[in-house]
Amino acid sequence: MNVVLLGPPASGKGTQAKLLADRGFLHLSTGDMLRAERNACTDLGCRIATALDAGELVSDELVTELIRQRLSGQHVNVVFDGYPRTVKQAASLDSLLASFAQTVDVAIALTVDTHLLLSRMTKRYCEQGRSDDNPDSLRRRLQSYDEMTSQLFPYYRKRGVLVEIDGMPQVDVVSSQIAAHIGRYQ
Ligand code: B4P
Repeated sequence: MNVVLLGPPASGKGTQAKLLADRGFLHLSTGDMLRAERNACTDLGCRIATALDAGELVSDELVTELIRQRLSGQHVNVVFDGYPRTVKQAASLDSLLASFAQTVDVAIALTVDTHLLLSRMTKRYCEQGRSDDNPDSLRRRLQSYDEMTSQLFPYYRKRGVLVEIDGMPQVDVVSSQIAAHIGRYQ
């Protein structure tokens, strides 16, 4: 099955996707892929570093190509973490999956209040020094979520696959909620 994890920055997409990976899901995180390119100082990494550190979205074409390179019809369970982030990316994912006669089975949206997002990102900035967790980037990341990514709610709701889950409780509470929903589709 194909699971899309939606949610604002620091809502816990990566945290929950890793737990699904422990249960056998292929974990595809565009954020991790982009950071790996930047850290390896590849040509691509240099091109995307500015956008990444400023908290801006990188191009739809580029992230879709990263996903396309890693996706094959042989995967049974896949969790898409941080992709799609725009309606254009969602349409591209639909086309990619259709080429394997597959579809998005469930889109899980993690909802978290803004003040809690800010406190999680500030904590991560202090603990890990992630360059895009600085205050200016945070503002842009939250803004692009409101302007672009939130449009995916009606997109997936219309298809009857959107599930909203409270992302504010402890990690294990959130993961149990996700497991319960996914269990209904397996
Ligand atoms: P991402 O890597 O997706 O980063 P994120 O949105 O900050 O993280 P996430 O929601 O996964 O939070 P996490 O679990 O780590 O994107 C980074 C950047 O890459 C974007 O800004 C953009 O520039 C670019 N990008 C990525 N995908 C793109 C795309 N498709 N198109 C264009 N650009 C793209 O959790 C955060 C913190 O909270 C952690 O420290 C964690 O320990 C803590 N936490 C999580 N759940 C918790 C809980 N329940 N309780 C307490 N703490 C919790």
